Amino acid sequence: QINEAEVVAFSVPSYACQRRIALDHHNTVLADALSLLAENAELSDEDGRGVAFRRAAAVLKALPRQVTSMAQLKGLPCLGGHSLRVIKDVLDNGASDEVESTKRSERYKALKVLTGIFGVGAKTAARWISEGIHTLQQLQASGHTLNRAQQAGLEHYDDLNQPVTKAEADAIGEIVEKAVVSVLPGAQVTLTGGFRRGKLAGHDVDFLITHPEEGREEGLMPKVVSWLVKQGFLLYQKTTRNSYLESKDGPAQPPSNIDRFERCFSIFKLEKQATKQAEMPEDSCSFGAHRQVEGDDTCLQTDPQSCSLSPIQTGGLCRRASSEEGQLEETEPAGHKPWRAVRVDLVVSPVSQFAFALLGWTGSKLFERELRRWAGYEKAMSLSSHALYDNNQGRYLRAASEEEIFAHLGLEYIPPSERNA
Ligand code: 8DG
Ligand code: MN
Ligand code: MN
Repeated sequence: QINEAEVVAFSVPSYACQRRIALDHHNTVLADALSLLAENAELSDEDGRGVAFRRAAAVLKALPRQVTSMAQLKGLPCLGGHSLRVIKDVLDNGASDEVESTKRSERYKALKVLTGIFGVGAKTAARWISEGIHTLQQLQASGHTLNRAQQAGLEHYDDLNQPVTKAEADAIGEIVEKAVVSVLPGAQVTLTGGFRRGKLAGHDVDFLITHPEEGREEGLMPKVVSWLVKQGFLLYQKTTRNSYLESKDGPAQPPSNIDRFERCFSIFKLEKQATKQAEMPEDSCSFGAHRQVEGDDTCLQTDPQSCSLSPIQTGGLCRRASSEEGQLEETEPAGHKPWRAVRVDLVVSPVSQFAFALLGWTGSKLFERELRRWAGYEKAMSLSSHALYDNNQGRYLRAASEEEIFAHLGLEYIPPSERNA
């Protein structure tokens, strides 16, 4: 019997970018429950609700011990009434009804299946669902015209919904490195995204490319891409300018009439022997769950029956289901091909912006969002993956390292492995 008056409440700073959140933490069950509701909100195009649940989950991830009573949560930031109800449900009953019924709902399952297609977002999926399309088969039968990304996404559906391992990320890294130094000697490649934060699996692999001499990186992306195409490494690619959030509240792009192709969404063709016997992380379902979830990306399926794809969609194969029966078989539906498709993001940055790009592309997404919120609300600064602008001083603040950016922001430095908010 706990005497509530004696319970010591936890204390956590308000912004996720003020906290150290490692991949492992003490409240996975609670954080997973809230993350699922966040994911469902995002899939339903309710980003505000999504962020609220992400923030609540990130508070639980930062706690020094497992939560055992509601009294411990008193005074914690970011825990709204809805999140507290979910937490109470899990503490009282071992699970939350809302989470469990969401997982089982046809709408959630269909949203997962359809947004599991690369190039399909929440809005498109919702439109299809309103037309009665819930499965890949129904989509194909519907005769909808798919864009190039979606066609590639459908074609490589199973591969792209299987988590990328660190070994595969490293194998891709070697290819990217070779491409980059072939077209521009001296250029440098850095692994970013979840793998830089220490994750062992991810939904894609993210790289940042620069050259130590300012300006030498100009025009690099198209050259890298065409080298990769010639060598047969790309199944799909779309090269664009980086316009992420800059339009909203970030500093204006430097005026330029030459189009700067800074980023490339791609699908790599990775030969399987190029990877040192990559293993599936034990506790994960290979389908669906990983695409939309960020942060620690714990698989949302807690039991094989709840894998969101029907046997028809997966070709009858949920890895988790087979591993629970004791053996993890080679269950690739298209298992005979000697390669697999892997999503890869490439970004090119001038060296003067490198620290900002590195910070901006390392994530997690919530950590990034919180950094920008902190900058704006607490410091009257605008942070982007290009620059930091001080509104009070009316000037850009330079930085050659992530440490300097944290210092400008008046924040304690948080290393990548502790940005897993
Ligand atoms: P995962 O792939 O392992 O699932 O997780 P992740 O590596 O953390 O997620 P991600 O979706 O690959 O995103 C990596 C980081 O890149 C994340 O912090 C957000 C950031 N990011 C985008 N899109 C864009 C963009 O268009 N511009 C910039 N500057 N950053 C972006 O995802
Ligand atoms: Mn990533
Ligand atoms: Mn990415």
